[in-house]
Amino acid sequence: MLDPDAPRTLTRTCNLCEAMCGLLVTLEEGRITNIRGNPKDVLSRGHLCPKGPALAEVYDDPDRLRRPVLRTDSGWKELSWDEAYRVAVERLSDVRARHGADSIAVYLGNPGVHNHGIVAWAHGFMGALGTRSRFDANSVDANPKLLTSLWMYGDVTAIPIPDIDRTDLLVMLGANPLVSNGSLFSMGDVKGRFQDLKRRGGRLVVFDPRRTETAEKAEEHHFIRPGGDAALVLAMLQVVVAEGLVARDAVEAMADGLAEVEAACKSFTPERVAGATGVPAEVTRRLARELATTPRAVLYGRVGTSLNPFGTLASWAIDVFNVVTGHLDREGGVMFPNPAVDLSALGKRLGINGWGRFRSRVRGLPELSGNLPLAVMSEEMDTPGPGQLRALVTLAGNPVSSGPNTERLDRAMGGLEFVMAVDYYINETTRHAHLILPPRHALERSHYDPVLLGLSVRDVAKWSEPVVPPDPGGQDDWEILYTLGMRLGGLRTGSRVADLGLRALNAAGVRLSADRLMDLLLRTGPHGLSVKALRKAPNGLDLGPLKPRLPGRLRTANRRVQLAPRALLDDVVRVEAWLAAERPAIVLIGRRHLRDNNSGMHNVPSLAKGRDRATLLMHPADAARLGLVDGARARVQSRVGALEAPVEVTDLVMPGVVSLPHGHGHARCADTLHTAATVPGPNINDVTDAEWVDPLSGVAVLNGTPVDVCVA
Ligand SMILES: Nc1nc2c(c(=O)[nH]1)N[C@H]1C(S)=C(S)[C@@H](COP(=O)(O)OP(=O)(O)OC[C@H]3O[C@@H](n4cnc5c(=O)[nH]c(N)nc54)[C@H](O)[C@@H]3O)O[C@H]1N2
Ligand SMILES: Nc1nc2c(c(=O)[nH]1)N[C@H]1C(S)=C(S)[C@@H](COP(=O)(O)OP(=O)(O)OC[C@H]3O[C@@H](n4cnc5c(=O)[nH]c(N)nc54)[C@H](O)[C@@H]3O)O[C@H]1N2
Ligand code: SF4
Ligand SMILES: [Mo]
Repeated sequence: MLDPDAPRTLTRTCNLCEAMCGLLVTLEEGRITNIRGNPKDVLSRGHLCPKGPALAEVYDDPDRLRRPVLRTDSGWKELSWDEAYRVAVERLSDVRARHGADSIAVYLGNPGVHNHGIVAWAHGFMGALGTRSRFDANSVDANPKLLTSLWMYGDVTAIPIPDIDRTDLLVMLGANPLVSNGSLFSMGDVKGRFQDLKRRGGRLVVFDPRRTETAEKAEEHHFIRPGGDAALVLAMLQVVVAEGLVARDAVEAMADGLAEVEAACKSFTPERVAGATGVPAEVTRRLARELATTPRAVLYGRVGTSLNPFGTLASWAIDVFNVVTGHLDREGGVMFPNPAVDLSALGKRLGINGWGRFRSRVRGLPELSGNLPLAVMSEEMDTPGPGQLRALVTLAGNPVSSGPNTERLDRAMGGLEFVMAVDYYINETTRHAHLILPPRHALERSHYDPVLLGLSVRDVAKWSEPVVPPDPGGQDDWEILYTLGMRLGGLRTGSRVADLGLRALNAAGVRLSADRLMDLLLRTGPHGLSVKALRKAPNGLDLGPLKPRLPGRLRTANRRVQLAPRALLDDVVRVEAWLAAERPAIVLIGRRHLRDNNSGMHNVPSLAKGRDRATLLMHPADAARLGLVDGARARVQSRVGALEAPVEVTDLVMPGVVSLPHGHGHARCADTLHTAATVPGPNINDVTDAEWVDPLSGVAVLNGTPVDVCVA
């Protein structure tokens, strides 16, 4: 048992972002007095960002709920856990009995992927509910990458990761890891790894409509018009094909479909796409050549290329480019990790390798991995008819902040019969809840990253014990999901035998905790580890650099990479149309700040302080044309909504592009988020458009929204 009073320093992995930094947490008399980077951590090597230390402030936050609350006419009323479970099961069962299980939506938010309790039992809980109206953060994030992996490698979890530690050329589209700390590219210590790249003579090149913090450190930065990535990479492919630079031996050894790719990119010369993308033809041509002729080189794209009208096409073109230039599964190229928990087996068990097995009722958009796009959630709520959504459960998510056209979702949620949140803040979304079940804080529980350690630049495994004693009157996320699942008819994991076993155990008073499940997954994983073994390695276990894994890692029928999925080839015509289309005068894109984490960390005083970050970046030429000056308030109007923000005139953004961070707009929650409400700033998603999605992946186009800007 932990002695709460003895002063001590513990190691811990930060659960907030994909960097998974190792922290050293000092406690004195049971209170956290210091959090700093752990220099011995096998992944992050001492690096951390201001959010790591802020974990303690969330733990201490008086606004953080510790007990379930029920909304009543006279305000929020605290309930015992027993009562809360009873209300939850009664209300969910009632909606299910009257409208069917699919009338209950579940949204699984981003922190869920950083929480092994939610990874462990969210699917079992949703199975117990019996609903297929499932939504997750990937449809405002990584869906294009997941779909590309499903179609090219046969497995949504087979995501090739840049081998940053051994590459000589990293060309990056639409990512800003110096601030985001990397996505689908877990590396810890981003700054250190970029410095190492330079030290060994390597180069970083960034394409971004904004000269970002990462771009400032790069050898080259090129502006690209939002949405231009698919056209740009098709043009790079065209150069490689036309100039005979295809790595034919490598392609023949591992992949099918080269001829179709050659045909598909043929008309996309760098000169033809230059006008629309804003990238000079000579830059495209030179970088295509350099990438193809540098033995250790990587093309990488992330959120800017995903939350994009051509999200899947761009992700696919990037992956195809890495294959045809011989950089897939090669040291210094992109490689598949071999994590301690077998992600592929886990994904298979959860049934996530599928696309289009069913479609959304109103707009007919395809599911991916069993989830519908968040972009259709509000229309599924406010469009009457059979199958209409009547209830919502959110698990670690704030869709009214993070999804497109939040105003409509806000309104639609108000019309639901029952809303329940597993969350510890009353925010834009959970204020609509009838019932909130708050889990214990991360520092009160153990921590393991079963998903993100499978997306890391080295194979490492790290286990963290609770830092502070768990609140005896609290419940962990896994317990909440487990209890609800059992009471709603039994957890459903996809295996009948397993489900019967779980029910029998539960009846005998034994529950398979998230820790025990992780132990099982570690023991059956490729490295034969266990929680016990990891407890002996407080700085993490280094399992070595990435190693070639083909063809073994592929899950396609013939164990070969599929370069030319039909749906993607058919989608290339949309890029043709985009090249010829008239372009809006101004489009809006997003950005991240080091002290933000989507919508979730603004109630922390140390992160909320400082100057207003939610400014509208605008190029001087646009400002002059629109009569806006630095510091003036601008009104930004889109097809669906409007917002106001102070203008920051700067040539860091390209002409015709304005930028605003997401995750702001907490003024609606002044009574429950006392610090966040003082952070000024509108919610960018009041103007993003839920009607606008990448049709293949259903990802919302949150970058590149056409807007009119004027003096407010
Ligand atoms: N315009 C625009 N919008 C975007 C983006 C963008 O770039 N531009 N980015 C998108 C991306 S990439 C993502 S991932 C989404 C994220 O959007 P969401 O998935 O909605 O995630 P958050 O905004 O982080 O909200 C997290 C919620 O989880 C709660 N929470 C935190 N930790 C825990 C926990 O341990 N357990 C439980 N039960 N709850 C917890 C918090 O209180 C909060 O309510 O936003 C997307 N929205
Ligand atoms: N500090 C902080 N860190 C975070 C988060 C956070 O909110 N704050 N969120 C976490 C999450 S959930 C995620 S998914 C990751 C995301 O991590 P990243 O993928 O690095 O995401 P961003 O920092 O949003 O960088 C996206 C970049 O794309 C650019 N861009 C916009 N449109 C386009 C386009 O059409 N083409 C190109 N080429 N570029 C474009 C934007 O200007 C921006 O610089 O960050 C994670 N880390
Ligand atoms: S970069 Fe910051 S938020 Fe991300 S894991 Fe490290 S300390 Fe946590
Ligand atoms: Mo994300």
